[in-house]
Amino acid sequence: MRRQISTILLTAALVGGLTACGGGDEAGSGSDDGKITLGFSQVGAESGWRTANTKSIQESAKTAGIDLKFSDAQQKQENQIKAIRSFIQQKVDIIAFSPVVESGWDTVLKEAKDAKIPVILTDRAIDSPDTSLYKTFIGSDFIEEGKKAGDWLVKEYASSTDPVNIVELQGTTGSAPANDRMKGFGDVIATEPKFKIVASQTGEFTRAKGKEVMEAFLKSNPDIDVLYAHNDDMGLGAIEAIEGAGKKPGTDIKIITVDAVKDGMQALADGKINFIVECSPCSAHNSWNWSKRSTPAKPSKPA
Ligand code: GZL
Repeated sequence: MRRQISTILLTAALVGGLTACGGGDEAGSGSDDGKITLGFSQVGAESGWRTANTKSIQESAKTAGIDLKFSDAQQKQENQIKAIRSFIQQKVDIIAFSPVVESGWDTVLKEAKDAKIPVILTDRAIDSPDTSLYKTFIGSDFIEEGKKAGDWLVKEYASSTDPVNIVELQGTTGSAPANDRMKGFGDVIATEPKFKIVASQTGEFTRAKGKEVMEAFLKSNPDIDVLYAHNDDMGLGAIEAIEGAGKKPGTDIKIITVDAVKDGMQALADGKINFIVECSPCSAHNSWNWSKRSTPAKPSKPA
């Protein structure tokens, strides 16, 4: 439901962006039946969150009577750049995209600007200093999401003075959610020396890669207390690896994830994930803590 609202907001922004920047006939030519044509370049289909996001965008565009040209980049920046260039050639009225990584967009966005086609960033931001390259950004505060994850961990281990060994499954390298969720979490746990990130590597936001990297973490780190995964899908893959190693996820190794997709919430209800930070452009600060499920932190050894 929330994702529907966010994409209806997107639709409103699209229409607003179009009229605000006079997207008249000198920009996109629109479709023959006078509908707004929107070129949308999606990151890919790497996670449950992304699949739901795509569904919302397609449904909301249909409801708004927008002619949607949709492209799936399979998590490759070069595919998104190609798609944006194709939308420019097709003279769409407006372009929207979720940038797979933060940098490397200035050239193609300047081409859209020169073609007088407004661009809207959705879900993920870019790091270009030239904010004239896009009309607006609709997305979540990923640093806040990482902070929420860290805040929960600090509370969960408040009564323990023992070292807490953490492994981190990062999202796609160079992406805004990976960079910012790492920063938000890292800044909070840096306040307490007992927390130590013993390994941190990208799991590319996918279940399969999350499982593969967690298997490697388990082999090289015998004493892992906590997994922080930048999304549910990597956390769910890691659960398979943890169980494969004969350990109990949520008990032997506490797990924090971000998103709150259906499968993640089921793992939370089953006690395999301890804390999930919800990720939705409309309510970036919600989080779910099946508190009666979380087992107390390890009792601290006498000083
Ligand atoms: C966050 C979004 C992230 C999700 C992942 O807004 O960009 O990308 O957290 C998805 O599940 O792959």
